[in-house]
Amino acid sequence: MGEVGRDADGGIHPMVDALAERIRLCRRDLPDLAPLPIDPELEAITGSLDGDALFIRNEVHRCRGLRKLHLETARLGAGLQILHCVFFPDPRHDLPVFGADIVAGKAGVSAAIVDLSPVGETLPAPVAEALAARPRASFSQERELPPWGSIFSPHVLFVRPGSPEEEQAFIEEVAAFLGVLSAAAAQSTSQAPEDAATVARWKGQLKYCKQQKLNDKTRRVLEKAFHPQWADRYIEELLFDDPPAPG
Ligand code: BLA
Repeated sequence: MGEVGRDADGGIHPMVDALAERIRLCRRDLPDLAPLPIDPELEAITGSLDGDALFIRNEVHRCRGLRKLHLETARLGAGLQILHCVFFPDPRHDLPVFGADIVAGKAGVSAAIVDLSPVGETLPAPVAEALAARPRASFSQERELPPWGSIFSPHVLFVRPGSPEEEQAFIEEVAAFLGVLSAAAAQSTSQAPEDAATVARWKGQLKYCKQQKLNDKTRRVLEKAFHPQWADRYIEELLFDDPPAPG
């Protein structure tokens, strides 16, 4: 099936769907997983742009050690389809931020990124060791990170998948990163809200959100599909809301 055929039904790109399903499966392995309430207005968002169907689906959960697990799938007009996923740690726990994003356009998937990102100088040692112990997957087209991407770890994978095999390989990488996170979350213990380490991790998470908000590409797409004020609220309140101060 050609790239146009893959998207002819106005649905979602198969890689977006397959990755979302895989993330949902991995999410089930997280310790003490529980759904978080979500405003029905944000859970399912629909609209249209130039006669093209728009929709966004959002899911939010929490688990031991992580305050907000957000998974979004979106179709934002003219064949643009997105999977956006960020799992934000509870700053009382020494855990990284999990982030994954794929952007598919008419010509296929242009960007696929996954990382466990530090909220301090470096990743927690068990996470860094588990990631370093894995063989590095190789892809035909590695992409250069933008300057705001200094928040990502040395293990970040940012590629344009060149074939269905590479799309599948990327999905396997995401599952491996989530396996590492799940093991770290299960082992992790909580520190006091006023502990200097907790406060430092909270500041690190604020910085992560601030840097992500420098990605103009996200804002531009949402502003075009909806309204500038709507886009601003969506980014500030759902995608990269500042973590609440600990305690
Ligand atoms: C790039 N993100 C993009 C692009 C678009 C979006 C259109 C350009 C595609 C390309 O460069 O090929 C759009 N992404 C969105 C929208 C949402 C989204 C609208 O998630 C949400 C509704 N972005 C993230 C997260 C990461 C991320 C969590 O939201 C990483 C963990 C990364 N997106 C990311 C990066 C780029 C990108 C690194 C490339 C930016 C560049 O090259 O300048």
